Amino acid sequence: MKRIQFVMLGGFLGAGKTTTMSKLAYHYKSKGLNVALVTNDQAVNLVDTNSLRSQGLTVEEVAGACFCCKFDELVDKVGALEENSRPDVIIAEPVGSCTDLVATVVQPLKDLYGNRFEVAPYPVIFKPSHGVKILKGGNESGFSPKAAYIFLKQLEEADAIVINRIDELGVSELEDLVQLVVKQFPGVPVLKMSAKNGTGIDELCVLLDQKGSFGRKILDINYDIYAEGEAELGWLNSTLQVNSESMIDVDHMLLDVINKLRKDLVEYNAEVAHLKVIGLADGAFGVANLVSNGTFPELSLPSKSKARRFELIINARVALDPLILEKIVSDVVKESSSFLNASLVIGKTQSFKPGRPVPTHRYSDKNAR
Ligand SMILES: Nc1nc2c(ncn2[C@@H]2O[C@H](COP(=O)(O)OP(=O)(O)OP(=O)(O)O)[C@@H](O)[C@H]2O)c(=O)[nH]1
Ligand SMILES: [Mg+2]
Repeated sequence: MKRIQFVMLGGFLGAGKTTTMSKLAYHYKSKGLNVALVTNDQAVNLVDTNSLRSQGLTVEEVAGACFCCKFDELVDKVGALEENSRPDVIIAEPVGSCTDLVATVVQPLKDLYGNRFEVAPYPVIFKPSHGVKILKGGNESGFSPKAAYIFLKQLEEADAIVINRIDELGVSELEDLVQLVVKQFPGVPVLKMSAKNGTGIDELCVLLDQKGSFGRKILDINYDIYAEGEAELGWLNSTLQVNSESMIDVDHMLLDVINKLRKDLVEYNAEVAHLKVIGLADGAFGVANLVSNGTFPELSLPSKSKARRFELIINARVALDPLILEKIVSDVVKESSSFLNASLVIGKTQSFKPGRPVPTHRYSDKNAR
């Protein structure tokens, strides 16, 4: 039986993994291949899952902890996809604050399920807004050295580093960034991509099709620093229902919520890793994002729709105490809906600091496949 190609896309929060996943999925589909996706988060109610499903893609999710800690569930979800949609390619997106994925996911997949999956080389997507500052050192990134440690460890285990958002970089800016990456990660292939407009997706596919000694960079990592770095992030997933007598411009509300959150979080000096909100109206959906305090909110997927009733899902990952984050989010959505003369029904909200990662498996250098 032909093995399924298993692709995992690494990268920090807001680096562009979901955008790349969608572009890759359509690229493979255009070649006649059947594609299925797996998303992952520390909590339930994922913007990413809803966004990808709304784009017509087949998605399973592993929620509640990262792939490494829920390895068996990852295999179960992949098994369900295998049975129900017979994919040629499965693309998986791990949690963006997670690292050590080669030792805890790639290696066990190769070793225990190598008869079912052809595990592709492991690319890690580079996020310029935080990455440049972290690579240059100093305290400019807005994150603590422990969170920066996670960012750097993610790059260290990459088979290739994929610089994303090149649509926003000038020629010399990009060249300087490539030099910065090459200097710190010598010998690692560097790809340039704009997941947004599709530049570099063909080159990424060429990398993913390569066979050989990939997925073998097992990190020397301190789990105390990793866990403390992750726990500095406040995590919030919240679902709300918006109701109004008059029609509300869904995109307007999405951007209003993100803009107000940005303003409050900047005042708190709390660095945003990724804020995302999806609006789900009857037959339409829109997504707005913010990936750092130093950049601007954007409507990444406009709904171009108006509705009297719609669902909002907010996912926030911010360097801030989760209780304060929850209060800020709650105040902002109330303010935004009252300004639009809408009422709100607040559904499930989870806010917390991610717990210490306890991987199901961890392969060492000695038994690397
Ligand atoms: N300009 C530009 N924006 C991009 C590009 N790729 C992604 N983005 C935007 O960056 C934001 C984050 O992208 P995602 O794909 O959601 O990032 P992610 O890595 O999946 O984020 P998490 O799931 O939170 O870790 C969205 O607003 C995207 O539209 C790109 O190549 N260029
Ligand atoms: Mg994502």
